[in-house]
Amino acid sequence: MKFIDEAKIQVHAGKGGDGSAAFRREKFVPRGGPSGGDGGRGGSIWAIADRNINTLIDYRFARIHRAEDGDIGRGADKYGRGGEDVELRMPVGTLVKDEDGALLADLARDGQHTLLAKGGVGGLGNLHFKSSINRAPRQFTRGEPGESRELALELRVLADVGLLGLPNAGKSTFIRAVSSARPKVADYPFTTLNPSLGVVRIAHNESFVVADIPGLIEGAAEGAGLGHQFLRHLSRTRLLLHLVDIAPLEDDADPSKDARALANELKKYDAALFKKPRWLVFNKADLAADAADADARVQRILRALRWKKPWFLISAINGKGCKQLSGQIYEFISKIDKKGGRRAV
Ligand SMILES: Nc1nc2c(ncn2[C@@H]2O[C@H](COP(=O)(O)OP(=O)(O)OP(=O)(O)O)[C@@H](O)[C@H]2O)c(=O)[nH]1
Ligand SMILES: [Mg+2]
Repeated sequence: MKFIDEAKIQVHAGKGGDGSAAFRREKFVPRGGPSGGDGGRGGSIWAIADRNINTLIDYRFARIHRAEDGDIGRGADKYGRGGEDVELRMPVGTLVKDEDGALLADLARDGQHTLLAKGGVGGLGNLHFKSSINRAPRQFTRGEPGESRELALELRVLADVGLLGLPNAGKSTFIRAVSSARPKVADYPFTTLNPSLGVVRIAHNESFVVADIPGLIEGAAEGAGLGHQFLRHLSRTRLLLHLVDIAPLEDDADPSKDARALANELKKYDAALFKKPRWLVFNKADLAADAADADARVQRILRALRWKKPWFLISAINGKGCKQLSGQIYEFISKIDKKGGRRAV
């Protein structure tokens, strides 16, 4: 999945209905006055941010969207019916730009409405043109055309949660365990070269997006490894998961030292990112001799880091602990939402 999802669409609002030039024709009323009603307004086209929609893919297939025209006015004072509006549901985070690239709307919040193309105003019926000197006006006006425009939709796919960790910590394996995303996994460093996303579904209408980024190593700020430019993809997340391999292969590996170094790289990149909520996720529990050994390894790292914040022990390769972790993540970000934060999906 790309980080930028795009689509080009055309929106055509409905034309307003023409006004009517009619006269009253009733028994015993020899010269009925004007009775032509107004035309109805044309339907407008709206964009609505919907957190249940994750991509713009539907808009790459259905490109042209039209709203209904307003009905014409009729005799006997009848006004034309307005055309139905069209609502285009788009993912939260969609940017709507015009042909020249100017930003028309940033659909940042679930439920946010934006007018994309306004329906034409209905024409006036001859009712409106009656005056003391003209009691039988034949004038009416035509409905106005609806707005038409070409729009570019752009979605910066927003991740709620970002994965951090040394190469080989098991970030991609974790995303495979909790989502249907299938990033490459291999036992050499820097397997992941490009960020990718996974949607984690907890239940119907309950999901969040996780970003898998390339591994980070000490000195990334100075360009070591793949550098740290990928951290920009985490700037709008609400939670960072810092994956730590509790059973690294190298004899001289020190997980707590590595974890501290990684936190340092975060700080060097951006103090705001460093301050984001970050949970430690100890991975590869299955490689410990037994549960007690796994626990001892975890406690050693926690003590060395003086870590007081949440931590989890999982085994991404067999999914152990992953479901429970996903549930806690969802609960955590839902709480932020209730305080007025934004959701990626
Ligand atoms: N035994 C065991 N192996 C794991 C576990 N999670 C990941 N691995 C293995 O660790 C290696 C690295 O896994 P990846 O998921 O590619 O690691 P990554 O953090 O995405 O690595 P980069 O993309 O290089 O940064 C692979 O050989 C995985 O099979 C686990 O829970 N247990
Ligand atoms: Mg990877």
